Amino acid sequence: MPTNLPPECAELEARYRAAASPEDKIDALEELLAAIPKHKGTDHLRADLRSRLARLKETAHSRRGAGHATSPFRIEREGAGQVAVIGCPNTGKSALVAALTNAAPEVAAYPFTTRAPIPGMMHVEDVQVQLVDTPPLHPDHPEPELTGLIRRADLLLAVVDLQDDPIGQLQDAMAMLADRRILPVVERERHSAEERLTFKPLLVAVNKNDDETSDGDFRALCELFEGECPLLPVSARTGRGSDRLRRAVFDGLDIIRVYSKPPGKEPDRTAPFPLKRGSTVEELAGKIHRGLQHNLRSARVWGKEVFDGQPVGRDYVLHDGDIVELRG
Ligand SMILES: Nc1nc2c(ncn2[C@@H]2O[C@H](COP(=O)(O)OP(=O)(O)OP(=O)(O)O)[C@@H](O)[C@H]2O)c(=O)[nH]1
Ligand SMILES: [Mg+2]
Repeated sequence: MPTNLPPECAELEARYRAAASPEDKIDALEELLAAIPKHKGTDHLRADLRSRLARLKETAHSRRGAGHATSPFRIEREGAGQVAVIGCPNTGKSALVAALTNAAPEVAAYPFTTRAPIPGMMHVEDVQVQLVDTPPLHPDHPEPELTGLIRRADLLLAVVDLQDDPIGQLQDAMAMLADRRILPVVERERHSAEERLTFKPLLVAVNKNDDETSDGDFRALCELFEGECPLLPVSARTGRGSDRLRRAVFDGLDIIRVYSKPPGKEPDRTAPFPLKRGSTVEELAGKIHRGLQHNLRSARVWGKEVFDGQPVGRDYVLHDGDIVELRG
């Protein structure tokens, strides 16, 4: 490893080397790749790590085919991003996932109903986002597997119950995350890289705001609340606030949508490729087909800051709404 990398890279590399299963190695490599700054000096290293990652994914895939058990806490990412729906018991996490997605997790009036995570797909704008219902956070059950799931998610959606001390619930949930060395991304500036923390974007859904009668409670909560994350009033039961929540999740994922166009044809406007903001032409090619990433010969873009059909290189950073023609 080059020596001029951020300090957390050494720690992530050590975790990668120590990992026993391909799945754990994949997690560590993905985090390592995300931590390495993108510039000419790291091109080689990143390419090497990416091909190692691809080989590991193939190994993990064939192991699964051969009947190796994988943990229910390892949920394959689908769609534009993976959102972990987390929080204290009985706040309505499962009810919210059931209301917003095609999944049907069990909802019940007693705590600790959910024992294993359940994913579902939520439609927003013209993409699908994966919401993952999770078992409740509890101080007596640190659940390393739940911690792993939360670390791997792209965005955290913490759910609190407006009718049951929401500020206390949020403080408890944040304290339990902090015990697991996971903090909201807004706190990044206050910490140094040596602290080996994981930072995640966070939204808070204030659930059970069923009708106008509880709007006053929500306003009072906002006045008392001293945190920095957005509070979103919702009701899993009546659907109030769900459009705003969907939109906030979409914005929180910080993605762009790019439309691919086969040479000489019109782009498919109904099926965008969702990519992390800052993604390049090369990363789009990898999403379409791994072979295309290697064999990419040329690319042209219709969109912002270019003339129509402008030829661009592999490193060109794409914008939301761009149309891209790739030739392999
Ligand atoms: N009034 C009202 N009740 C709700 C709402 N959402 C969930 N509930 C009720 O709250 C209770 C708990 O809901 P769940 O979805 O099982 O809560 P959970 O957070 O998944 O609970 P655990 O899996 O135990 O952590 C159930 O009785 C739900 O019917 C809501 O928007 N309004
Ligand atoms: Mg539940």
